[in-house]
Amino acid sequence: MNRILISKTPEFIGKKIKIAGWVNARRDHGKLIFIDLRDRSGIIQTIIIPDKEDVYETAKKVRNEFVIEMEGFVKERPSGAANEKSTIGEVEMEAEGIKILSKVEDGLPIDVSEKEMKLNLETLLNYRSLTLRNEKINSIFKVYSEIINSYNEFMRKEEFLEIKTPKILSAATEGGANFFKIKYFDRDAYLAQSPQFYKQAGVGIFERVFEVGTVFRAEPHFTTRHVNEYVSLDAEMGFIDSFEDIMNQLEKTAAFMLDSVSKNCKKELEKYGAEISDFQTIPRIKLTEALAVLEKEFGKKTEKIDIDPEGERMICEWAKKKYNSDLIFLTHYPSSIRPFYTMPGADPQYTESFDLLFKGVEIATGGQRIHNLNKLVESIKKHKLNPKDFKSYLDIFRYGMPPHGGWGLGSERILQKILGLKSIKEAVLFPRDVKRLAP
Ligand code: AMO
Repeated sequence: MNRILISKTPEFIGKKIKIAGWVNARRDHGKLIFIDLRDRSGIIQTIIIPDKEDVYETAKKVRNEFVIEMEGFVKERPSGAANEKSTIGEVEMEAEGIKILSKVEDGLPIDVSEKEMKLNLETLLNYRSLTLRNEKINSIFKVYSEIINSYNEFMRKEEFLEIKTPKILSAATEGGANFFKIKYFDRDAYLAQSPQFYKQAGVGIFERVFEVGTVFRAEPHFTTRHVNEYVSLDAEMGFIDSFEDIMNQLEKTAAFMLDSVSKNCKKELEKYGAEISDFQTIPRIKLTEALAVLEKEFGKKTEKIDIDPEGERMICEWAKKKYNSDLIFLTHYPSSIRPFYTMPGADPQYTESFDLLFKGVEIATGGQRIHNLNKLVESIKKHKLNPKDFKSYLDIFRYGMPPHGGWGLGSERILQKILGLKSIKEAVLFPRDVKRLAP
């Protein structure tokens, strides 16, 4: 007999089927044993009656999270039984056979059958291979899969070519201090902080490229928005008129992604009480204007022309009130706080670059790049770096490079914000932070 997925069981009322999965819960009511069986598609309640002696004896041995196979007849459940509080559906199965495929070795440290697991972050992450089995928790990663898939789908539709770039590099990409230096045979190398150099090289070859790839940041802080390894959704495109073109492209991309999640993850969003509002355009304001708003509306003064996490939360609150938008672009960041590759504006103190903020947090950075070799060398020097360290990057600009730009979009931050998760670490299967290298 072929295995049937639990989500398909309502199509088999009155018929005998085989199902397999994990024991979500076992309950004994008088002489009856109930086993809630869980597979990748859902949970079904099964009933084992004492008349079937051998089945009954096996059922008595079964514990939570055992992996079992069951055969039996599908029956409709009494109406009203499948209420909102229950994770079990409209049918149940009366068991005719049980086979134990795998046991739990040392008892369970955590009960994953609860609808709402109230665990602190440490416990949630320490027992990851178990806690991820909880339906509400693993639905996070169904939304994540939709985020990745919709990004990929839309970028292809827009004629970007998918590429994969190296993650072991000879020079740190983004500058600053948050890179990992590694031993590479007899020399030093760096783990990629972003695919920046190689996606730009991609423009010189394919015009439009995108990448979904893991990057590394030696972020020494414990925050709710940083991890040390994350998946960046990158894009880079040639033949742009200005960085407005990049924002237009990202705007369309974000709209498509959020719409896909909203359409295809209804059940998952519901579990988190998450709502996605659709939009056509995203408001755009200069960083300096945003800082003026912060001072006027929130009494928040900043010394440098830069915005901190608190400021980002506030400006998003303001954008929600003023434009009814969960997203806002802040533009024209000062050259001094942007990487050397960023295109300066007409006033060279500022750059043709932006950040995209979503529900209080920066989710993307992007902009136009310098595509003239000499200007790039000048900019490297201005940023107190040595052009010699960037030889192969500079080669990209020796042989004809169109005006271009792109973005890096943090996939886990979008997920975190869509579902309203307190920490980004909940949005990563097996997160890495300063203290955490395992599981
Ligand atoms: P930036 O350094 O701003 O820009 O990173 C882009 C986006 O990546 C996400 N992000 C992170 N997510 C989780 N943990 C971290 N430690 C972390 N650091 C960054 C954020 C951020 O907006 N090369 C440029 C992009 C470009 O201009 O194309 C870059 O990497 O969502």
